[in-house]
Amino acid sequence: MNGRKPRRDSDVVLSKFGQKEFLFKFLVIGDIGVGKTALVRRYTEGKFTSNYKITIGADFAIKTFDWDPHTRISLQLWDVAGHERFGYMTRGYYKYAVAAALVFDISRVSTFQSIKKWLFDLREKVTLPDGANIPVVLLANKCDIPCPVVPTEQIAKFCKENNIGAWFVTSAKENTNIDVAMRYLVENVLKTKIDGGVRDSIRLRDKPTIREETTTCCRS
Ligand SMILES: Nc1nc2c(ncn2[C@@H]2O[C@H](COP(=O)(O)OP(=O)(O)OP(=O)(O)O)[C@@H](O)[C@H]2O)c(=O)[nH]1
Ligand SMILES: [Mg+2]
Repeated sequence: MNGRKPRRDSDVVLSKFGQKEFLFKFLVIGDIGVGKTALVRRYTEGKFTSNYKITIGADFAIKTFDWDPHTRISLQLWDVAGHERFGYMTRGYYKYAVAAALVFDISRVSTFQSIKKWLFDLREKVTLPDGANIPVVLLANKCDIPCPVVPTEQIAKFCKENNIGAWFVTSAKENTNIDVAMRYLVENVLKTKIDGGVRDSIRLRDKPTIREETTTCCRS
């Protein structure tokens, strides 16, 4: 991943050439070895490796793309270590996050059982400024492995019971559904912005003299 320093302002609107730019901090969380780093790497760099290298603490990567002709999105993806020895650090990593992908390994049932713990930890530590939960998507990763051990009915039931808006089977190896899952989160984050305005955003301008713009809507 890149060596750039993370920006603390997780949600920035830039006005440049009439285009609005949002910087969103997304979390990628879940048990050890479920494929968080592989998903982030696949999404941001288009690469996959089967070598396992444990994440220490947290890492992050950025992907920038045009959402529509008027809106540019920079996603800062925080890849948080799954090892429990780093668990006490999550509050710091979660700060300013506006959405999260919860990941489990569809071939290891224990990682699905842990999702509840990750979800509760997240919801306890992160809320939107109005107290609402941040949008969450559940990723059943490694769907390229034959014979998944977690039945889809169970995943769907869990999401319904725990108010998780969507879930996807994904594969970092085969690049399955990662883009669509991220788009789901972006769409939901933008929706909260449209509903609530961008009152909590920090506005920057490319030149200090540019007049202030109305930023209540980000898609047209
Ligand atoms: N077959 C398959 N293997 C995968 C997939 N995603 C990740 N892996 C492999 O699973 C292992 C663990 O992946 P990581 O991305 O390092 O896991 P992690 O969740 O970041 O683990 P921690 O950093 O320890 O929390 C690696 O050997 C990956 O190559 C996938 O979609 N399919
Ligand atoms: Mg990792």
